[in-house]
Amino acid sequence: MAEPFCGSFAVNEVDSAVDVDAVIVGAPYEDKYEIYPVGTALAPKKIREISTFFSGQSFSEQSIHQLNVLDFGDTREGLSYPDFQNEFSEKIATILRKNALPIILGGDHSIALGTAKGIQNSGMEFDSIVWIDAHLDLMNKYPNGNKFSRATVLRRIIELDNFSTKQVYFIGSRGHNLGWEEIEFVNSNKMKVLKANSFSLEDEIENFIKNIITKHKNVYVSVDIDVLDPVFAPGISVPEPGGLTSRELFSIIEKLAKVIGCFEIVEVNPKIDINNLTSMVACKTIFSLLDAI
Ligand SMILES: [Mn+2]
Repeated sequence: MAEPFCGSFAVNEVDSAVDVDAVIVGAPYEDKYEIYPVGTALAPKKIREISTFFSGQSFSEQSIHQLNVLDFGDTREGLSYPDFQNEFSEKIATILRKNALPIILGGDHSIALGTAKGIQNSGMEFDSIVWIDAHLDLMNKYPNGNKFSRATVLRRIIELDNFSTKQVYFIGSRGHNLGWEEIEFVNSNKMKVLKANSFSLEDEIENFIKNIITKHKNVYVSVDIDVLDPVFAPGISVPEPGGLTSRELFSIIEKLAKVIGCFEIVEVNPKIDINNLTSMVACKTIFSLLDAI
């Protein structure tokens, strides 16, 4: 493996590790639909490379350097979607069984079905999913009638036995690139949404986050980096103006940190990025998390 993520230790297995706080794991997988630009599979390598540009230290007393953080490498490249999910979900389940926090580097958002299966296979109790994303990813079939893609992935996750619509919290959702079908799905299932245009309303943000951290103990947080305004994250497949600032994202992650049991960051596309800004903001999101767990 190339250099591990900044401040972490490269390992080939985690079974023999003791007192692990968090484990970085890469998922260089992307779906192959023509409507999306190729390149998210390059992200785990690029994010690790860019991470070494940072010291990892902030004003916070705790940082990645005070924690035992391992880097478990990547899943193999070139796998079919079912084979990828099997290999990846096994890695996630292994990390969770060590009572460590997986920190996953996608890949496009379709990897999340593997994450969810890993949670299921681990036997650990997860009580909530927080989907931090410009989009809802709840299409039933998209694109072209396909059941499995980054646009349908959350719909597939909530069809799994361990998950349900009631557990899901959306943060940063916005139009105008949503399907009417997924909006109806959210409304008819009374799903909880903190829209991007609520980000001027401090009270609304506070109440939404407070609701999550008081009601839930073990949360799966999935960050699609396109939740940020494209100004802050230009290297993404489906840019959606009107998004969050970097600081707003870091602040949300810090507030949620204590209840996060599984964390992933997806959709960084180094191939269409500008000066690695999107990889940088992904690194800083991870550092923010580790400052606050
Ligand atoms: Mn997404």
